Amino acid sequence: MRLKSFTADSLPEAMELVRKHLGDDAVILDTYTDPKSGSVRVAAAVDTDPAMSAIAGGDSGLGVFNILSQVLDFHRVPLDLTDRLLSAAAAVGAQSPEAALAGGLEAEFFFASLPQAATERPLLLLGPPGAGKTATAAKLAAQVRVRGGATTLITLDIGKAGSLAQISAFAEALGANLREAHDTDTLEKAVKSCPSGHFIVVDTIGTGPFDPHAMQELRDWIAVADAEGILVHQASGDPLEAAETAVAYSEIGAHYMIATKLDTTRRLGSMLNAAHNAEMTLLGVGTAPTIGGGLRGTGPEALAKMLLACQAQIEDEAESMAADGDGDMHVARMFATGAES
Ligand SMILES: Nc1nc2c(ncn2[C@@H]2O[C@H](COP(=O)(O)OP(=O)(O)O)[C@@H](O)[C@H]2O)c(=O)[nH]1
Ligand SMILES: [Mg+2]
Repeated sequence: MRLKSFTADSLPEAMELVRKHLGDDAVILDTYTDPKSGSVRVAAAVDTDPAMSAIAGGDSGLGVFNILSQVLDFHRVPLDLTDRLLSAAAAVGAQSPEAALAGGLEAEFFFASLPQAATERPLLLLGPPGAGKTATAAKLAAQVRVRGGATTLITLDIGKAGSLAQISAFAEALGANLREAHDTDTLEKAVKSCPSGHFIVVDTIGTGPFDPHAMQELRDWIAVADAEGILVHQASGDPLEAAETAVAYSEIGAHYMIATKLDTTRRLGSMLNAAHNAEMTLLGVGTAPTIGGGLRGTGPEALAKMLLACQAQIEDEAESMAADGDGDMHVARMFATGAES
């Protein structure tokens, strides 16, 4: 079963895309008209492998496909990634949206656990200004501290008013060592002089991802510290912009990502598109500004739950649109009855 969704300005145009890409045997599973833009999305499938009948194979299967399709649309997951996730979810053969989505996420993304103790290499946090790097450095150190580990925070962000005071306050509250560095030499010395067995986190100054000078500096810092680069990026924003940003950081050696401010973000397509395009491993998510408890690990199941949490809201929006007599009744019907259309 090959699943794909197609978007066009009108239903006939979308159907033409289906025919062109999947052929005349394609089965239409779902159609959706965006009430704001008026664009039409058609989900279609073609049976290339009869054994893979999972998601769209029966009534409950079609329901799962419809739900996932709506949920990914709500999160503004770009269409190419939506298609990949739906196909991967279909291949899992799960009958619940949560299990199917978790399976799709597991197939398409990389996940790793947050560190609980000293790591082999120091962690160096980088990303745009205000993304939450300093708060995340403190949160990571706190997770190790509560398990009895010794930690050292090294900051390269000492020029801006208040930035040294911010990290000093965190270090003091955590009982962590604090070192300052301002270039490659002082960073190398700071890392090398850390007591052995310490969990080391390097906090950096906010950089514009498209500033070649700043990016070269970051690349040098990662190299001299022999660090693991972790992109700290807010979860909200434009998915394409986030992907371009993440790719720029991955090119200088950041292979992990922590998405922040999920407590103030409803749509997670930006975070998904960033991690997927940059092939970054998702380490965790920031869920509060507080240092203790504001950082959570994430895996396919946890992420699937987070994504599916929007279902009640989709239902509310569909009901209010239906009550207004405005918008696509199909969405309202589907979620009000829980049945396939
Ligand atoms: N609500 C919320 N706020 C966060 C989160 N992470 C960081 N912040 C806040 O975002 C602001 C910028 O964080 P900061 O660590 O200074 O960003 P930096 O410039 O990247 O170092 C601060 O007010 C933080 O408390 C989060 O996960 N949720
Ligand atoms: Mg900072």
